[in-house]
Amino acid sequence: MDRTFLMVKPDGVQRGLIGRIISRLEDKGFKLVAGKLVQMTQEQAKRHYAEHEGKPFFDDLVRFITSGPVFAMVWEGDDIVALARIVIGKTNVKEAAPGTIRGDFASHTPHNLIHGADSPESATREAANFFSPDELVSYEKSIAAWL
Ligand code: RTP
Ligand code: MG
Repeated sequence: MDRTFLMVKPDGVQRGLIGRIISRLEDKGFKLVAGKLVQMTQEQAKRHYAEHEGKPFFDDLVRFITSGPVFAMVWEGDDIVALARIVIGKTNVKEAAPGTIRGDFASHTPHNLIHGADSPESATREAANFFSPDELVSYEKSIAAWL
C-alpha cells in the first residue's frame, strides 16, 4: 500500500472546504492515516517548497502558504501519489477539469486549494516535515463489519 502527503492550503481552510475535500478523497476509496491543522513557520514552508526555491513565484508561494493554517494529511492507497493528483486536478485552474477538486472549487491559479506530493520520495519527505512516525496510524478499514 502506498502513501502520499496532501494538504488543504490556507484558501481551502478559510473557505470552509476541509470537509468536502476530505469527503472526495474518502469517496475515491483512499484511507486517511494522519491529519492535523498547522500554522506553518517560514522555515517549514521553505522546506516544503524547497524544489521551487529561486523561482520567481517562490516568495509569494511562501507568503501564501503561511498566511493561515493548513490541514496536513497523509493518505494511503494503491498508486495513491499519481491517483490523488488526478483527483486534485491541474495546477492551472484554466486546465483543471470539472470533477476534480481544483476544477470544481478553485477559480484563481495560485490559490488552488490543495497540495499533493508529486512522487513517492516527495511524499515521504513532505510528510516528515509535518508528522512524526508515531502520528501515522496503521489500521484496517472494513466497511462490511459496520453494516
Ligand atoms: P502543489 O505542489 O501545490 O500541489 O501544486 P502543483 O504540484 O500542482 O504545482 P507546482 O508546480 O508544484 O507549484 C506549486 C504551487 O505554487 C503555486 N504556483 N504559482 N505564479 C506561478 O506561476 C505559480 N506557479 C505555481 C501554485 O499554488 C502551485 O500549486
Ligand atoms: Mg508541486
